[in-house]
Amino acid sequence: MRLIRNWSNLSIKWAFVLLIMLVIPVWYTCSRTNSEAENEPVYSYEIAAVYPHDPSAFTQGLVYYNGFLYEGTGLHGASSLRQVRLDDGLIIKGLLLPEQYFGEGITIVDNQIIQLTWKEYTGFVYDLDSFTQLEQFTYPTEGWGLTFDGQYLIMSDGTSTLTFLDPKDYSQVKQIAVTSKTGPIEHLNELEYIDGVIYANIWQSDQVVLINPKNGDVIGWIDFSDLRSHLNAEHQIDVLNGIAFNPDTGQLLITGKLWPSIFAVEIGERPIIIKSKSDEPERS
Ligand SMILES: [Ca+2]
Repeated sequence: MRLIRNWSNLSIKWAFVLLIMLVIPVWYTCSRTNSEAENEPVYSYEIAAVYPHDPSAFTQGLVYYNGFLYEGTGLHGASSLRQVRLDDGLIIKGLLLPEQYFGEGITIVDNQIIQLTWKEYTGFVYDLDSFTQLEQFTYPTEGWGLTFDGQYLIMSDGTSTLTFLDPKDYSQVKQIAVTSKTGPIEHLNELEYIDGVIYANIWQSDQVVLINPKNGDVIGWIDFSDLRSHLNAEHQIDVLNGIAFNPDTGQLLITGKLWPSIFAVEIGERPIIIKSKSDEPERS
């Protein structure tokens, strides 16, 4: 009996040691995964200036270029393209889209403005100076946000996919799936390419996601929900939508649909991705 009991005690001790050996790595793996998920950096920001914004502008595209703001707005019958003076919000020049088009993202390439439409699968190309329409093109998805990386147009369509287009003929060059450590990021909307990083605001949230254009990996976040407390809106506003970049100040310009203000914000230690020749996508 004594021998058997000793054996039994020994077995319990070894079972305990084995259990610890098994549990510790599992616990470590879990805790490491959790901490990695939390490790996508959240960038802080400071408001540097607040500018007036047309509170009737249903903002869908925002670009800052050569000292002026360019804005595309949406809604059927109210969609427009505007050149705006940042300091006082004065609309210097503008055009209305035909009623059947719902305007979406805009960007500027070689002195031309390109504007997407939502479910009309049509992009318009205008002369930057005169706003004369030069041509139009089609694409197979919904049109949401648009930006330019210096080589390709990058467009969002409301999903987690970003599509790169050749600005010469608007043909598709490649697509990337935007993915964080917690999974795909859906509802990518207005875009801005800044120093090798794609900034995208996410529809119906105040979050901006920072994306590596090489592979779609999320490399950071900015939470702009605090901007709402500075809005002093006298009527109902809609979602945050609108990211532009002023290269002269290094500040981002952030607004939303029907927001009465545009915020110039400085991001703490903004990430930079250097683009190399080997990053260029091969055409399929
Ligand atoms: Ca933009």
